[in-house]
Amino acid sequence: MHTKIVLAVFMTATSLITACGPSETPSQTPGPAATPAPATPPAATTGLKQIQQQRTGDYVVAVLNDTGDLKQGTNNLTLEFRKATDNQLADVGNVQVQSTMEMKGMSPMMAKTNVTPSGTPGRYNMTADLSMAGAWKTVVTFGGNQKVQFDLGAK
Ligand SMILES: [Cu+2]
Repeated sequence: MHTKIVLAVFMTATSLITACGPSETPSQTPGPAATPAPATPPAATTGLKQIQQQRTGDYVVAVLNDTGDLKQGTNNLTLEFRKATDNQLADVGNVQVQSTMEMKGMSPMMAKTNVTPSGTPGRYNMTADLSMAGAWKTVVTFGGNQKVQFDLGAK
């Protein structure tokens, strides 16, 4: 089941890459006027790339790491909680994470996860041991009983 989903996603991505390929070749652009646009500098000072973000209530919650992708196995991640009004990091107290993978005809698989404060208010260090490639439903509970759900894909 999971293998089929991963395969379908992979094939879609491959066909997209194939379809986009020729138009991205700069040597085929006629004329001297085409100046490549400067790359957008990363906004974050941490050098981390965002994997996904979700809004719940007054908060925007983001999952980040150094690559922007999740892999099968142990992932070192950063969780950030920002006030939606000013986009500033905000301490949310105790944070808990539960990652599960739905398994057909079986009870869900649970990932081993751990969350600790990073020392910067609103930023938390997280590890997730994702034992299979595929979709991991990840529920983050914070600030008492606020919840936000991420659907994270491990490759
Ligand atoms: Cu699984």
